Amino acid sequence: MDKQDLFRRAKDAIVDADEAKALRIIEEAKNAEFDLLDLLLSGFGAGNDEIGSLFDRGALSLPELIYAAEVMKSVTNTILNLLNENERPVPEKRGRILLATVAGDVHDIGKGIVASTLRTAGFEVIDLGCEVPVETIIEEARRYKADIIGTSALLTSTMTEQKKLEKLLMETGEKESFITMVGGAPCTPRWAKKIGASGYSEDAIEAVKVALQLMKEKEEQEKNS
Ligand code: B1M
Repeated sequence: MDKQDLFRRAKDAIVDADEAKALRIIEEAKNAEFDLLDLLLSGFGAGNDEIGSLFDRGALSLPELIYAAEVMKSVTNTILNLLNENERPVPEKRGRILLATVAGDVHDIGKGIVASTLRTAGFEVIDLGCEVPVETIIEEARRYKADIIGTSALLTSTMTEQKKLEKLLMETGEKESFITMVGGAPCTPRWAKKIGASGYSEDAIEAVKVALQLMKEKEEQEKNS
């Protein structure tokens, strides 16, 4: 199977909003034992980026963007379900992480992928969904005794919610009680540092590495205190 050809066809399926074609490509890749996460992030993901820039340039209308995004969502769910089917039980839980897309933001495709890679790595993930106010995020983090609060923001206008979360944690005296992680396309390591978040990751694979590292640091701190 030619990887470049497969990725090109996956990209086209998203740009054309052709769900049947996308599902056939997944089936084909599965039968060829191809890395489905790679197909999702680099193949279908490239289609998602393309529709984003077409929309940005005014070459795609909002209903067309919504339609293509629904195909991407279906593709994401199909691949994540297939990956979870093959998930091997992890002997010990690595920590509990609460995930949410911030208030005013409906983008949840990337967060869903992050949730899945974290689960596969052995984290217990509580996914609060999208458009979640910071007050609710903190209440739920307390209720579940989360180790990590992870927020996703895809709009430059909603990134400020991540800052609001850090501020509220400082005000309630809970900044030291939770590790915080931020992600989403407009976020950067510089943004994470500026707002005082504990960690940042660019993608779902890196999110696992960062979460494991932050948990290790937390355990070491607890041992030394
Ligand atoms: Co919207 N949208 N959208 N959109 N949309 C963007 C983000 C945009 C860049 C498109 C563009 O104009 N080029 C633009 C934002 C501009 C900006 O603010 N700078 C935009 C806009 C403007 C809008 C609307 C305002 C459009 C309108 O109504 N006029 C509107 C906003 C609605 C709202 O939220 N209130 C809107 C709506 C939508 C849809 C509903 C149609 C749909 C979302 C469907 C859904 O998610 N259920 C949609 C989509 C699909 C996109 C694009 C095309 C793709 C986003 C995506 O799913 N990417 C996007 C353009 C783009 O990004 N290329 C765009 C794929 C996903 C796998 O990547 O989410 O980045 P991503 O997640 C990655 C990493 O970021 C990281 O790991 C993930 C996997 O590797 N990551 C984390 C994410 N969260 C993390 C958390 C972590 C760690 C890593 O730790 C906690």
